[in-house]
Amino acid sequence: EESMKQLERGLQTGTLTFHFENLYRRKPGLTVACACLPENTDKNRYKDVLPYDVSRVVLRGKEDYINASHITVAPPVSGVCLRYIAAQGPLPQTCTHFWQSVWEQRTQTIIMLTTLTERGRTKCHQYWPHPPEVSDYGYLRVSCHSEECNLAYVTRQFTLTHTQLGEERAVTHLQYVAWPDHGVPDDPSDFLLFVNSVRETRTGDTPLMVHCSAGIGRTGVLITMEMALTLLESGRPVLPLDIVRTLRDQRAMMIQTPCQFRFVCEAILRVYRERGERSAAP
Ligand code: PTR
Ligand code: PTR
Repeated sequence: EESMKQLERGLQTGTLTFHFENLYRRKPGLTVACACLPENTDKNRYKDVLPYDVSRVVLRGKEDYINASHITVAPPVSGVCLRYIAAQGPLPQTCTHFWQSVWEQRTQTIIMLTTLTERGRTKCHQYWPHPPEVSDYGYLRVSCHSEECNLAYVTRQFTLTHTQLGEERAVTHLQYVAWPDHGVPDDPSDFLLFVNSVRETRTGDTPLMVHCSAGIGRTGVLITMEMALTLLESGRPVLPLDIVRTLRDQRAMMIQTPCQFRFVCEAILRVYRERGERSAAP
């Protein structure tokens, strides 16, 4: 595959990270007016990480703001689902909005890439009940009925009940716990196992909800990886720089550091080589 040769060369010569560092962090000309409205400022975890107006997730009702962005590939690639929502880690005052967006966007899988605290600082509010408890977030009732710990990640099963409609839906929660912000996962093999379970859990044509603390660094890495593997599997070229540009056109600053970008490029290459070895085996 030509794009994989290009990727390999770009990594060796360093041109790939050079181009990454020269990529714009924010798409010129896009506004973040809604995020800056006085009634919304305390709904942002970081005042420098705000969703663009054009791609923000709009909640139904009068209070329509949440710090979350739609990420889609246009034009759509037929036969595969490349729809994501990138969000910040919920704050105590935004948990209800978070669950509302899960319901309204028909999300079936939530990917969490942070722990609740890191180095003594709060990174995300615990927005779900401990099993077997049940909590209400506005009109949505969330129950957590199983929690299974792996070495690097935790899998939880939630049931969401819309108490006004009496409708129920199942949501799977996958939390990766070995990945500090501004960094890369502790172990690339664990990370690849995690991405595989994300891909297995993901069903249907609904957007994958991904969040970390700010919803840009680690979230950007995971979405890039998921998108790359989906493209690879469907035999399409994988151009990581183009993917990052596509992401940043919809949420600013996706993938934070050259190190994170390198990490994801190396992981893509590794998966590509392993696939090659498997198909070459007798
Ligand atoms: N905010 C700076 C950046 O964008 O890189 C640097 C920074 C890095 C700030 C780490 C704070 C950091 O630590 P913590 O996540 O614990 O607040
Ligand atoms: N101003 C914050 C800082 O740099 O510390 C914003 C920030 C925090 C940005 C965390 C990115 C962060 O990482 P992630 O998106 O992976 O949670």
